[in-house]
Amino acid sequence: MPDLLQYLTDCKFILVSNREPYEHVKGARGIEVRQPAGGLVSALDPTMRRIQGTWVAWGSGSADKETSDDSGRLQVPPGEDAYTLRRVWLEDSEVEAYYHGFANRSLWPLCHMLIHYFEYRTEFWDRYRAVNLRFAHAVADEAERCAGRSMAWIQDYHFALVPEFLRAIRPTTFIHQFWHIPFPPPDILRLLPIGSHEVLLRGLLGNDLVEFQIERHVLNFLDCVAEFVPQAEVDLGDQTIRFQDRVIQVAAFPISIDFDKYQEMAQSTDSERLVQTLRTRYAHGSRQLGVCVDRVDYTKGIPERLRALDLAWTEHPELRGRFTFIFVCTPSRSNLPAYTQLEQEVGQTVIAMNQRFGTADWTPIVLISENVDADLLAAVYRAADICMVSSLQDGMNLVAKEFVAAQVDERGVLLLSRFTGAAEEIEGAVLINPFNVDGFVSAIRTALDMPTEERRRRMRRMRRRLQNNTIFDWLDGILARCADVMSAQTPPANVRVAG
Ligand code: ADQ
Repeated sequence: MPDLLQYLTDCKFILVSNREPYEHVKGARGIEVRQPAGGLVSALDPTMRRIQGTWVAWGSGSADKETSDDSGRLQVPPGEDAYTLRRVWLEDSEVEAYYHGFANRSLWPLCHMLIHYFEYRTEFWDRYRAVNLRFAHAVADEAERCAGRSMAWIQDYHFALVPEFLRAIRPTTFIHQFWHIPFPPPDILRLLPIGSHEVLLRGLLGNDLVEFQIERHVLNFLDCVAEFVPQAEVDLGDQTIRFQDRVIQVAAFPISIDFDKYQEMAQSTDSERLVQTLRTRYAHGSRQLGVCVDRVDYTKGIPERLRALDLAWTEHPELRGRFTFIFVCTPSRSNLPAYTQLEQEVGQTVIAMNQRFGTADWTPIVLISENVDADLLAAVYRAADICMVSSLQDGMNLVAKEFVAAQVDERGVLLLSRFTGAAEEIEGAVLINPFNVDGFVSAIRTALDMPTEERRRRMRRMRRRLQNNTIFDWLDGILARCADVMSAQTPPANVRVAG
């Protein structure tokens, strides 16, 4: 892990995210603490321990109030007391309208350009603004508790308005934000009711630095600001925006994974045993094993993938029995109708396809509809000959990177949607357009027939790239850029620039 403290001398670091890193829940044996699964928490938690910052997040656990003080604060990890978690309380109706509503039913489909899923209610927007203001006050309160300058790092699309609110309350705080999902072009953003797209963009312009996954999202954001914020001057060359006597920087920082950790998990003794079992069961003789791992989400292209497999087995009967696919598809956002419908569709389609194509000794698709621990996932990735990522749009897609890190035997081929951030960053995958079913089928054939030497060559190339671009490099890159921007600002910030 790089020494991130070098960028933060005397500067209090405040991280803001919707999900909290530790959640207290009432269990059968009293209060239990849970750490939500997910790459971001597992990468940022060690960083926060080291930096001893403050993490501001929604207190979502049933026992969260009992385990925090009157301001919602507590020391975490439990027993280690390395940093402060500041919980923000939300009513159920606020969670419904701000989180399930505006964030997940309005912004999520809009940013992924899947506009037939886009829904808007005035109530969603009103609550989103109110909750963003409450978070801004919580962050300002944390910033006020320290003598020196503070830096707030806001995560994602749940908080587009926090930067502007926070700047109004506490102008000396350095504010930056990472937007994990795509950013749409103006023609899509304008589907928000008149006025609210400008308010959303002005919210983001409260940042000193706005970070996206890839260059294309940066350009879309700059285009939207140029079109909808009349007072803003956009410089496409420098990727800066002059607004209200400030300069806002916009840049791409592709997120990544803890490569070494994935590789180690894939090489453990337990993992080797599981790889053996999986290959004996599903990849004996010339039969190959495929894998895909996603949350069940309409952005991930799961029906499109099933359609391609269906077509492959229908039009090319010689492909039946040549490979088995493990689908690890965990239900998510199950309280939204679009997601429950998709879960049912996926389950029913898999059953129908297995009945149609399966034989006594061959199950075409093995569906696993639950959360799988990362070390087990690493073994499944390692065992596979093919990994399919077929997102219709995806900010980055970490599954593609996890597969590459776990491929220590270099036998696997990555079939990767060209609409993922990952496809624009790594070379060596077989690119697919999930909307083009015939092209998808021929990519599956290409992967199945790819000679061992070419598989190795492609996989090595991707592994080299990711080994040198881990989540820690991502963090280091962002904080180094912040230190640069801060030191160029007047009055000079009390931050020492590395080197
Ligand atoms: P997601 O849309 O959640 O993330 P992704 O980047 O693929 O998509 O990350 C999913 C994570 O969840 C991976 O670490 C994966 O291993 C894990 N996961 C998925 N299904 C699982 C299962 N069944 N069991 C256990 N783990 C599972 C958003 C954006 C992405 C962006 C990330 C990070 O939509 O584009 O890459 O944030 O910025």
